[in-house]
Amino acid sequence: MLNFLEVFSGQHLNMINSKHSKPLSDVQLRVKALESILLEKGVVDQNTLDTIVDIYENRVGPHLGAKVVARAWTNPEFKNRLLSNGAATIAELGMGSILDVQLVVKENTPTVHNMIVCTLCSCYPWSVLGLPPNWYKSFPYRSRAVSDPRGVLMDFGLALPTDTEVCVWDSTANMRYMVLPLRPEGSENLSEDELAALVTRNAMIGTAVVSVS
Ligand SMILES: [Co+2]
Repeated sequence: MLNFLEVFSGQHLNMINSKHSKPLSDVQLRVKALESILLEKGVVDQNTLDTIVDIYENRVGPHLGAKVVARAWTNPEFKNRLLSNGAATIAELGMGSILDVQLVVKENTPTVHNMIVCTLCSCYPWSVLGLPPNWYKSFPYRSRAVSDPRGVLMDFGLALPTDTEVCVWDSTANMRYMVLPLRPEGSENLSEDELAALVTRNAMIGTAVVSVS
């Protein structure tokens, strides 16, 4: 078992690096060190860690959030419950967080556009969107989403009408947000599955809108 000091002294760098062609980044090294010490102290076990990584890398992703959105578009009663109690309502669809966090769903309307950010770090609605994209974690997004949300949206190619109000929601460790996008025009005859296929990750972050392509 590696220990913290050995990792940082570099003695095991080649070993932990054997599967990689380039040196581990500073963050990767710190994660490795943290993982080693948690395993060694018996705080977590390897199977649990592997399960968590598998869930968030392979099983959970924006396809789950898209199902939630399509259900809300087609079932007003579900939508009302979703907007008043996000976490409990997505749990009805067999989704949910392994962490005890609140999930608040913000509905876009013809006059209000919502977008989410974590100004401090990278808090994100993992249970419905999976792992956050790198840009979401980047300093420019985290700072400009608040100071210049319309500029950020323009960078994503989204020009909203000037009279649309833009609301930015700052996530925390305990409170995560997801955007319920506007159902696009021309989607009236689509099935719930067909609607879900239109919904993108960025639309649920609020850096895109949904359209019928
Ligand atoms: Co955060």
